[in-house]
Amino acid sequence: MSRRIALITGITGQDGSYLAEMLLSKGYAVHGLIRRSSTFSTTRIDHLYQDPHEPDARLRLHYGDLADGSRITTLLEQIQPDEVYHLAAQSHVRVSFDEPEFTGTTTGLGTTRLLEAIRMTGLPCRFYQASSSEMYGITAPPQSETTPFHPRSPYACAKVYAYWITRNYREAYGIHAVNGILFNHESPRRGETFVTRKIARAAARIARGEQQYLHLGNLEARRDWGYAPEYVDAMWRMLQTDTPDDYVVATGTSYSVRDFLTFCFAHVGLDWERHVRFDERYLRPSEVPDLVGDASKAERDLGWKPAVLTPELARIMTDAELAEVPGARTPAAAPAPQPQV
Ligand code: NAP
Ligand code: G4F
Repeated sequence: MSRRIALITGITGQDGSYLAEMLLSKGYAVHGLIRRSSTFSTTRIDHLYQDPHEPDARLRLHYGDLADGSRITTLLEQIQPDEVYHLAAQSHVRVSFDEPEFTGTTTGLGTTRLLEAIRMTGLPCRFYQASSSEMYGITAPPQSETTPFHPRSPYACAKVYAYWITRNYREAYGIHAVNGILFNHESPRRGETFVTRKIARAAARIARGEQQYLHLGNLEARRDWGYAPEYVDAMWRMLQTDTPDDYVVATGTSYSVRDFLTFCFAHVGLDWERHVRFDERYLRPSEVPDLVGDASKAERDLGWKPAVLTPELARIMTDAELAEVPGARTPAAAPAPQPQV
């Protein structure tokens, strides 16, 4: 059987890095879209580096941006992927209130640019859209594939648009396109400004005496936090089915930001209430109070089930932060992976 080819947008992000790892381990040739910046943004995939001059290198990176539809079309023509995992987005909810237009053009219209490139090239590839539990907003939990959306941020509005354009291209053009409606998933590779990483990092730093206080916003919000490496497996499973469909991926459990603080700080023997301070800058103009996913369809159709639940996730993330020796970041043994230009 010929080697399968995957294209991942957002390969430098949390999920993209775990997905690239998993697909390489399954024997895929993996192509990643990365945007050019004046500093390297590839720290999460540096360990996957393969010299692109080697003819059998299975990881290749290409410059491109979600705002640039013609580049995306050219790349699809060139790469001829069997599977496209569209993960790239302006993914921060709070930031989307500051940059609503940019969020719309990347997180929303970026999906159309990819789907339109697939339609125009006529490639028979399968397409995964990174949809989000944020789309449910203030709809009462538990949320499933049949729960109505009520988005509460420019980010969530953009994701609702992207969800529907994915379904539209499936219905209108028969493209094998699926929505994975993933609830929050975290890991030691989570961006540092998301609340779980912020808490785990602060707990370790405060325990080491490097920091005294942690400033946070709303502690009452409840989330269904799972473990990112398990969630990228669900993405892959969705693209292996014969009939494209949409799936919720979640643990089915709910914890508050307050609970996550308790797990991380207790793990390092501290009382969080002595260290956490309120900062209204971290509040959102409209909040999503309570997300809990019902992933029974994914379990039934895909055989997917989570193993790591939130308390263990908090321990994994805090231990990873404790293992980070400050100031001891060594340069990667291999050169940072960069596209060939
Ligand atoms: P992330 O860590 O923030 O990664 C986002 C990726 O998108 C990065 O590789 C980033 O590149 C890239 N990107 C952003 N703007 C771009 C642009 N204009 N052109 C090209 N690439 C661009 O996000 P994540 O947590 O891995 O999430 C992956 C996807 O799943 C996102 O679409 C997110 O909205 C969605 N999602 C995430 C969760 C979650 O809990 N993690 C839940 C539901 C859905 P740089 O490295 O250059 O910034
Ligand atoms: O960690 P968060 O920023 O994640 P949020 O808003 O739930 O979004 C994440 O999950 C979505 C899936 O539902 C993804 F689609 C999205 O891309 C992203 O990955 O905030 C979680 C909760 C919020 O209620 C927020 O108000 O934590 C609360 N929070 C309290 N203090 C804070 C803070 N969030 C952040 N980022 N920083 C704080 O200081």
